[in-house]
Amino acid sequence: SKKERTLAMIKPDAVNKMGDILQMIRDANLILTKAKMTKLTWREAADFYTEHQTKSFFNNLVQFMTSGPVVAMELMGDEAVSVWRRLLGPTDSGVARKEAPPSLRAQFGTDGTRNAGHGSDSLASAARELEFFFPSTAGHGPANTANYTDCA
Ligand code: YYY
Ligand code: MG
Repeated sequence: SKKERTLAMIKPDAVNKMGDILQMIRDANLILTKAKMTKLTWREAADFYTEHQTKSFFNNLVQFMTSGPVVAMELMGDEAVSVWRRLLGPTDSGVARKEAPPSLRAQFGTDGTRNAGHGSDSLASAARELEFFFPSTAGHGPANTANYTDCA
């Protein structure tokens, strides 16, 4: 199995469940290597979800994503991309509640839009989405020199 990094996000409806979600991350043997709480602007949320800009649900999605703060996290571990997607469960929280074991979206989401969390769907998406929240070329603030290779 190969070590991967993925971008996980706690959406506005589940930020107050961060403790439970961190426990799920620990139990899945994923390591939290970066975290940032931020309130996305409309433009930022639309840019993050640009692949969905022509979809009928796009405006509702961006409205929800800008309705409160989110917590973006870099998770590291064996097959982190698929492991985190499995913890999230199906996109629609209503569908997620029909499945076992209880996923993050089953426990903390409401419906097909208010669904508690996001996870990159591929290594390519992870690279783009990690750069979105944790830019490697940031001109301001402390340089990101953290190295987690010894953590696991
Ligand atoms: O990757 P994932 O989040 O599971 O689903 P996507 O198909 O990429 O959709 C992104 C996001 O859009 C989803 O988490 C909720 C929202 N959405 C929606 O509001 N209505 C839909 N019918 C489909 C998706
Ligand atoms: Mg997606």
